[in-house]
Amino acid sequence: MKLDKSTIQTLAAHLETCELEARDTLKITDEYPEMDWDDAYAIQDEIKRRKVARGARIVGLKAGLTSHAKMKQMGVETPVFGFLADYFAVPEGGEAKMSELIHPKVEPEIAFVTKAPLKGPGCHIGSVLAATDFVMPAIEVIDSRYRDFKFDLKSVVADNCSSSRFVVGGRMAPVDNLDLRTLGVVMEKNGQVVSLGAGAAVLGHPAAAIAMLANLLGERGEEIPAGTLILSGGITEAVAVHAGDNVTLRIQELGSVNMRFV
Ligand code: 0L1
Ligand code: MG
Repeated sequence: MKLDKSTIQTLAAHLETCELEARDTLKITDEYPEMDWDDAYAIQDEIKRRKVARGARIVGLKAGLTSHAKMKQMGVETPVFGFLADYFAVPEGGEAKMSELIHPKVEPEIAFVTKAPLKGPGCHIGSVLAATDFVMPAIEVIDSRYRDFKFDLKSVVADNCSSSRFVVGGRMAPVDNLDLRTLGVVMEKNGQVVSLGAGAAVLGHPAAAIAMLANLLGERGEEIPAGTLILSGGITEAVAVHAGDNVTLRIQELGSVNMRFV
């Protein structure tokens, strides 16, 4: 690690305040170019610690940059991960308030809920499917705290991978008879189709993103416990939303999920 504890605490407080006050900032590597990956995740961990200390509950995990298109766009080979806090959850058909957000974008995702722990190294698609209780359609709202989404990957990791809000559909589908690679995905904004894709856009198979997450956590001596909700990553590029927008995601065999921005 290149940053000392007090710098990590200061940067975590700064980024979390930007999130809570819905204001943007310049990427933190401008001031701390020496920051390394351990520093970036230590800042994210400190943001999580601050939330838990204030009474928030951590309700899940997210994998980010898991589509080849997005990884290529960002010039990276490894996905990243973040956490989901209780107040990020929007009820199905519910509203996200633009006054609490900076410049949100929506991503169509497949959410997994585990029924057994997953611990890397060595997790693969098979171990993930065996440990999956059910999957659901999910819309992730990303809202980078960095001005105009101008960042590098370490700054993004420190900022909890732009995590902001999410909604999951109410129908739980077991994975036994589903081929998650070939499920068609259609996202609509105000009744117009804005993105189309298939599950395979996420690392060839969305369960591969969960395996990669378990393996990354395993390197830190952590596991994905049973009963964890995990967003497996955007199937298409993120789409910007504004007040008044109504977003519906339909995933073949999994049903639909909807949310509005007010
Ligand atoms: O959910 C994700 O794919 C992570 C996004 C982080 C980068 C961004 O804000 O676009
Ligand atoms: Mg995402």
